[in-house]
Amino acid sequence: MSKSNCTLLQVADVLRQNQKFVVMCHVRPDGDAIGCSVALAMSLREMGKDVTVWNDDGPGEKLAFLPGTDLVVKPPREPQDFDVAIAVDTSTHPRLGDAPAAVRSARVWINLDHHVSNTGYGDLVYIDVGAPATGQVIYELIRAGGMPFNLAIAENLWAAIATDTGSYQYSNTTARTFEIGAELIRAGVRVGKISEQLFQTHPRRRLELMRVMLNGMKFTCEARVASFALTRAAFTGIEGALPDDTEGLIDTLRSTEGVQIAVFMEEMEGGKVRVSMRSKDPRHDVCAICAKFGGGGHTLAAGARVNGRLEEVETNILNAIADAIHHQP
Ligand SMILES: [Mn+2]
Repeated sequence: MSKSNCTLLQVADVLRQNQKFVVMCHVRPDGDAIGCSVALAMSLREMGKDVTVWNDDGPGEKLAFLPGTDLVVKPPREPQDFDVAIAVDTSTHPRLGDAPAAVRSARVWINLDHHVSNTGYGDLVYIDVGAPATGQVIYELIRAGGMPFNLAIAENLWAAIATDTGSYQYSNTTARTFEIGAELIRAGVRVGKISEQLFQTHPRRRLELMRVMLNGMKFTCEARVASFALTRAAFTGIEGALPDDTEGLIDTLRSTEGVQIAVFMEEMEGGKVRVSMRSKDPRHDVCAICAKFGGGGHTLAAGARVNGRLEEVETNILNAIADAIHHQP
């Protein structure tokens, strides 16, 4: 399935023919978003291009170990001129945060992604919904376009692909994903070392958050749904807790035997609730459920930001999930 209006070769031609680039990705970036942004920026820099990488939230403490993440800076107040602006791993334009407003001009906007919910914004759009990670799309772009490739780029692409496939474990992982993984290892990626940094090291405060979640989790719909709603008070009660620390906690809910849908809700500042949803069964399309609340994502992993009080949003979300589960044939 393709939502693209161009080929990767056409994208590579535009990259070759221009000089000044800005790369951007979604707010609260994950390993795929940062890995892609940095890998693409490093390859372009190797080609002698001027490349800027913008993100409202930066790479975060967790991904800062990746080479080149110091390239990722907040968009400036004063807009700048570019030849080409590139969005990676971002399904909707507003998810790019403040970055687009800091682009005064760009002749071409390129949208590279793998989200089925991508709205197709931009001039050159390449969306491979069969790719488990945008990292896979960037790898194919670099190879198809004969662009520079080295160990630092490979490490960023490994982080990108490993993040979105749960270390090559999720059902979206394909034979091609493993072929690319093999190429990244041949380029020098040390799997044990990078996995340890990506997945097996957490600050203690994250385990404290996990404790709060395990104490407060709920099971509904005959225990087919596992959910947790994190209050602002519980979050700020954990010393030094950062927004990134809740990332991945949902996987523990999802791992419960018999659970088909897992939901993690967190109360944000300013009367919003951040909702993450995971499904273990393609018949339960969490992207469709999240879309009812203005969100999106993938069939098995989606999210939304919903206005309202936490308890109210929790009730509405759980009702929508119950509807989806009970109306499924
Ligand atoms: Mn992704």
